[in-house]
Amino acid sequence: MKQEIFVYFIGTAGSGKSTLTHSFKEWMGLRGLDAITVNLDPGAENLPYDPDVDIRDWISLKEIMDSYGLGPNGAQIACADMLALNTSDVKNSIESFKTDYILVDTPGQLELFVFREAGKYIVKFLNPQRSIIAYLVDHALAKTASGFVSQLLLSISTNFRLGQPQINILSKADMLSKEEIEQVERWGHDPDELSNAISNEKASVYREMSEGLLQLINGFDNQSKLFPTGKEDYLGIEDLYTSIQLQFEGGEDLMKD
Ligand SMILES: Nc1nc2c(ncn2[C@@H]2O[C@H](COP(=O)(O)OP(=O)(O)O)[C@@H](O)[C@H]2O)c(=O)[nH]1
Ligand SMILES: [Mg+2]
Repeated sequence: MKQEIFVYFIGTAGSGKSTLTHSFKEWMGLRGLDAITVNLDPGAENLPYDPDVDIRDWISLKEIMDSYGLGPNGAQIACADMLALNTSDVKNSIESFKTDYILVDTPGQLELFVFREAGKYIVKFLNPQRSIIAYLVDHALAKTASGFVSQLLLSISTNFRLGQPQINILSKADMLSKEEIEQVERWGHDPDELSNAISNEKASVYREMSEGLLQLINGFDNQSKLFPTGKEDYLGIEDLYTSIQLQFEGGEDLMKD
């Protein structure tokens, strides 16, 4: 049996995690590839897919709000911490599928999964060797140079926290023009162009800070390369899949079996 791969979709609220989890699963299904979806968001209301494994079977945001008299934000935090208590159940449920790809949709707010201990614990507990983070940069937040840099810093922070291989994605790229996508791609591989764009945007008092941050970003290989994806026509999903395969199988394609 092949070894499974865990793909975690992580990004700021509304960046398109649930939608990409759905499109990726559909795309795999169309190619006869085996995958399951796992929802780790206890507060998810309208998921675009029907999860194979669903944390809401064990934790309910509504129940936590009612039982502890918490508002939505407090309950979200309590639920995020409680995720760790259900990891064995989640793992057993995932294992019962005996599948190749496990597509994990994470809570709406990135900080609930990335910055609290439970997220890190879950990734390690489920499979520390064969996990990859698909980090979604929302198209709307990457259109300006300073937005782009801020998103990359959040991505680096996620990488630092979770310590797993990571692929950065420019999500909802179907909402951007060809020129806008090319602009983001150029910022990703031409540090001088990014630096000039930042200087045009930020007041000169930020010059030193900008230089320091750009130096930091440029110090990470591949951190600034973004894969454009979008829900129309499975835009970019094949490239994303190939990149994940390369990470784990040295390029061997499951489709060739
Ligand atoms: N045009 C377009 N809209 C998208 C795409 N992905 C997500 N959306 C929309 O963005 C909103 C948030 O998406 P969702 O997947 O729920 O984000 P999440 O909070 O990160 O899980 C929804 O209204 C989606 O329909 C995409 O690739 N293209
Ligand atoms: Mg979601």
